[in-house]
Parts: sequence; C-alpha cells; structure tokens
Amino acid sequence: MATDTKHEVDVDLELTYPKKYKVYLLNDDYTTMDFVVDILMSIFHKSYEEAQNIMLEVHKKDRGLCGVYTHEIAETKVMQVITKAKDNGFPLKAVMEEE
Ligand code: TYC
Repeated sequence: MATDTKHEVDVDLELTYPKKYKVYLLNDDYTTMDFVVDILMSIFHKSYEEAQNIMLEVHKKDRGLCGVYTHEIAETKVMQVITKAKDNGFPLKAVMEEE
C-alpha cells in the first residue's frame, strides 16, 4: 500500500478581519470641558492638544470621534467613559458604531 500518496486538499484560506467600531463622545450641557479633556487623555490616550480639539468638536458639533477599535475594546471604552462620568456626577455618554 502506498504510504506516500499525495492528496491534494483544497484549503480555503479565507482570511477574515475583525470588524472595527468607532467610538464617539456625545455633547451635553452639564459635563465640564476639563472633565471631557481628562477622559480623552486617560481613556483614549490623547495628548492634551488632541483632547482639547476633540472636546471642542463635540461641544460644537454634538459628537466627536475618539478612536476606532475592535468590538471588545470599543465596548470597554464606552463602559469606562460612562462609569467614570457617573462616579463624578456627570451625564457624559459615549457610543460605538460599526465602521
Ligand atoms: N457642552 C459642555 C459644556 O459646555 C462641554 C462638553 C464637551 C460636554 C464635550 C460633553 O462630550 C462633551 N460644559
């Protein structure tokens, strides 16, 4: 019996990439500008200048992009924003949206 028979196997190497999600901060009338800047620096790792720009964009246009992440990381960021805001008495909200 041949033991070295070569079998051609069709391997369908379909590479799938994880979907990405945009995380946005939403404007409100109560959260202070300084707190939003702090959130952008501590949770989204923005520089002070980037954080100021994103905060002002949210303030003027009602929402601003904070970053693009995999589903799990985006979900965690949204949760961290809401939890930290709530702990500090602010109604600040973040949302995620498939890219
Ligand atoms: N609009 C807020 C104010 O005038 C500031 C603010 C900016 C709040 C961005 C939320 O995501 C936000 N104090």
